[in-house]
Amino acid sequence: MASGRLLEVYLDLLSQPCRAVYLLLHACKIPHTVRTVALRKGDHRTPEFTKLNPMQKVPVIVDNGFVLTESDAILKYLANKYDVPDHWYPRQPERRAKVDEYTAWHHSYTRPHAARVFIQEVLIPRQTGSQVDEQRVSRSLSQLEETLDQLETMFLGRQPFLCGHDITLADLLAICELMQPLGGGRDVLQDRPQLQRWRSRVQSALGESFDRAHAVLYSIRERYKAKL
Ligand SMILES: N[C@@H](CCC(=O)N[C@@H](CS)C(=O)NCC(=O)O)C(=O)O
Repeated sequence: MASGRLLEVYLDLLSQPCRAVYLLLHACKIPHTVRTVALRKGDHRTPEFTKLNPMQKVPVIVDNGFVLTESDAILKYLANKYDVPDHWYPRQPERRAKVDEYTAWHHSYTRPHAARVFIQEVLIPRQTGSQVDEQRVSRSLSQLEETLDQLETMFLGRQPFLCGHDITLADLLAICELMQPLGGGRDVLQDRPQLQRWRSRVQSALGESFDRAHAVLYSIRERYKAKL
């Protein structure tokens, strides 16, 4: 690893892509400084942050002056730049291509479909004071079910992790999205033993940092439960 580097990571742990980046940094012990961008306070709309990312979204990294947005690009950059164990983003072309295959698919399926459930059950009611729109949630849940079917058949299959026998960046992006609806007390893997076993494997591979990354989400879940 290059010495004397300063890697700054702009994140909010309530954000799924931010947690994926956080988990890789911790799993690989990559030295970094966290700059918290509190989305609920609008920190991402300040002029300083907008200069870094005109899209006003987290995560963003600044690695010795090099600015990068998009969790997918950030995770791959970190894996390439820092000497991380090969299994995260294998150098062997076919194995790497399988990770790229998932990450390309992820942004049109797992991410929007799981995030929508959280947005409708937690964010919108919190921001507007309105009731949960059960019909919309039910439509989002059926779309998510199709995505979960595909996750099981196209990716997980009989292997322990999404892209093979070891954990990769793909598992990080996926797990963080599939945890998000827990904020509203909903375990989207409840009736999916195959994906539950995968979740447990990912969790044990990551150790304590898994729960640390999800602490904010767990506290939202507790507040949600208390209101019931
Ligand atoms: N494709 C981006 C998505 C980033 C993103 O949507 N971040 C959200 C938090 S999960 C955000 O910053 N939202 C603030 C906003 O849109 O106002 C990535 O994977 O990094």
